[in-house]
Amino acid sequence: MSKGPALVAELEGLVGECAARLDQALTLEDLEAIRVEFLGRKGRLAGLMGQLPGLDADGRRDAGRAANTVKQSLTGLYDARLAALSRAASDAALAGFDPTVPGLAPFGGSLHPVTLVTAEICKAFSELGFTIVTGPEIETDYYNFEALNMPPEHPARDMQDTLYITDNVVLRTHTSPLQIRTMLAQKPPVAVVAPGKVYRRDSDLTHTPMFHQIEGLLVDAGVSMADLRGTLTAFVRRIFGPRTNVRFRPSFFPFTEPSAEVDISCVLCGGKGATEAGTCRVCKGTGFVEILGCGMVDPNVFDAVGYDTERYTGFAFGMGVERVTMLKYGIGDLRMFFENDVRFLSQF
Ligand code: 2NL
Repeated sequence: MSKGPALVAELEGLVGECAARLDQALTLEDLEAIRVEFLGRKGRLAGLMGQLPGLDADGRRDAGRAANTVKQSLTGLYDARLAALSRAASDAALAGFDPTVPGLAPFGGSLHPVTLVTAEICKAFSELGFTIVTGPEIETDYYNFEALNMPPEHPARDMQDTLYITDNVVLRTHTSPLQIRTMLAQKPPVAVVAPGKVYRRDSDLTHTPMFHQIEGLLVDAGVSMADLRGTLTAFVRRIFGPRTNVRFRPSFFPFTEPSAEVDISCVLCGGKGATEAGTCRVCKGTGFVEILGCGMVDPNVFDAVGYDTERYTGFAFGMGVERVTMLKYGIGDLRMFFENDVRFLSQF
């Protein structure tokens, strides 16, 4: 007696049963379990197909055909349910998400205020005819001190003030070595500005071990203190505005004689010494703020670089860029420049 028709019925029964189970599947895990149960290598379809060899020829043919049809039906049902569940999963993931809302613009970055002000100062001087020179931050004693009229016993050479690498090699304490290198390399006339990082053994509220300096040097026959005053007045009016005034006070530097400190009329109160709030907090009521140091180049410096002191005179000046930046933008705390807080840096 053929068992073919019974096997065909059993095979066809799988389709309805699998369809019902798939309807109840809610997750991709449920779906996978059903696939394994019905269509897996050891699943129910495979199990029934394993009975085919025991049938007679007619039974094998009928049941074999039925098995193929059932396999296609089961696969079709499975694929349809998989598509439906996948769509539901992605709809759920997107629920509450509005794809038409504009994106957030990425922060594009900005230049550090010290970088900006360095560039602005260099531009002002280059428009007056000065050339920009740069060079090493690690210098020998000769370029940093000796050639600048600071002999071995000079107090600024003290270990307390200078960062030494060896007895003879230092982190430059000013950018003056660049002007020494320039003078050794070329004859007058010379007009250069030297921006860069400088290092001093100093760290408190108003000093950092590294800061930025810009120095300037002009050498030619007949250069006078009047040229210095005119040049610096033009410069401060470019940076701080046309109504800015300058005041020279006598001072001392080893490499200039005579030397002066230069004040500008206060950037906050305009020189009045007071604001609506009372005594001006920037100039403390004096009407002026210090901006740079300067002087006529000491003949000893010219001797060191081989310039004829009978023929040539020159002026030089130096300023701290952090200080100029604080005055220009009203920044009250030096530490702001070194904290790298984007809320601060992105304002410039
Ligand atoms: C300051 C003052 C100054 C100089 C720098 C200089 C350079 C050479 C020759 C002579 Cl090669 N002088 N530089 C002169 C006077 C002042 O800097 O307060 N800097 C922050």
